Amino acid sequence: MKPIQVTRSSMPDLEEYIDEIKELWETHWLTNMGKKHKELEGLLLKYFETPNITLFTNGHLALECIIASLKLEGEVITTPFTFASTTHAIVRNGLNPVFCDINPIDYTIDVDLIESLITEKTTAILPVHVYGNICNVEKINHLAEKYKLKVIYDAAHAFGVSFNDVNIANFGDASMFSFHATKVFNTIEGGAVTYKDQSLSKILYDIKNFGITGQESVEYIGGNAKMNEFQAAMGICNLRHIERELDKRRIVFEKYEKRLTNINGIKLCRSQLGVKRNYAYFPVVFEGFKKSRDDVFEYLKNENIIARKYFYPLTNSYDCYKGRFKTEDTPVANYIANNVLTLPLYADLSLEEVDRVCDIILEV
Ligand code: T4K
Repeated sequence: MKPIQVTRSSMPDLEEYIDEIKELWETHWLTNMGKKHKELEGLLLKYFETPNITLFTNGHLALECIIASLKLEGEVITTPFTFASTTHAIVRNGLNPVFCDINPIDYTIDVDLIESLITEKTTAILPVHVYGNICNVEKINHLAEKYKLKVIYDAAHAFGVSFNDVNIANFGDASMFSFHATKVFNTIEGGAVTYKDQSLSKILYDIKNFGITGQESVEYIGGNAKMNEFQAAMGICNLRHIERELDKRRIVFEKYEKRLTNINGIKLCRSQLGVKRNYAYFPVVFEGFKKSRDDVFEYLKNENIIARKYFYPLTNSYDCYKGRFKTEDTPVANYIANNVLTLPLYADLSLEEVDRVCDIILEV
């Protein structure tokens, strides 16, 4: 049987991409904020219906750069139920992550616990719209105003999501999106930051280009995080088809829901009130199921179906942070990480393949 991976990159027709990159052979301008970069920036600004956007070579560096540009100090409240990137971006900026637990409904930050973690050293909250489920943006906004904290959302999974008809790019001080090959919208590798304060635009631009501010001046200790023209061209093509892609994902997602809802021991994420979803991931929590998550993972693997344990282990238990944090502080995150499996989901996954995955799970 053909292997089924957890996801598969969406790609435009080859001819469409070739057409898009053709002019690069005439201009020889391949990177450093070229024409395609500018065009994609404009298109995404419209798509997100947001005032400001800066593109990056990947989501992780986008996150590192927005944290750096806000000149934060001290402690940042975040969650450990996420990809390595979120925690690493905080630590690599010389800041201390303070881990808040997640809620057991949508696996985003438990907003009722945030206040108890705020100290005089806290300067920001960095929550994650995990799986494209959105955080309680209203409560977070209220806390941020009360304690004068910055809010940066890790929206790596949330492209195409909106809340009460407002694109998710417009909450908090800033949001980081990943355009990695595995994401709903991809630029091969890539990412962006959307933000409220227009004055951040210059520093973000400079910081992603070594801190160079003029031919003979370097004002910041920046790095290299520029999106190149081939990435931007891929984004221009993929953005043309995004509504169709989201629709195809929805059909796959709904098929999974139909097969796996109301099954003893299987817990699914419910849709959130007022939220337009992007069907980025299909997480299943095995809770009192006849087999454990790890068993189901192995059964699927034996049938050449590669589901993933996103996000196990928790970032606060990584070897590189040994002795620094305690997973006991985040028991719900610990529990979900030990019991969750994200099933294969992508636009071109056939409904027969979804049936195959579900049959195996239900018959284990
Ligand atoms: N914050 C959060 C919450 C994130 O989840 C991520 C990234 C970031 C920040 C950072 O954003 P980026 O810097 O990545 O833009 C993958 C992705 O590499 C990573 O982007 C993503 N999150 C994470 C959740 O998943 P892996 O190590 O699981 O990927 P990999 O190589 O095992 O690929 C998974 C499957 O995807 C493959 O089995 C097949 C398919 N695939 C993969 C690649 C690379 C394709 O179809 N095409 C491809 O080119 O991390």
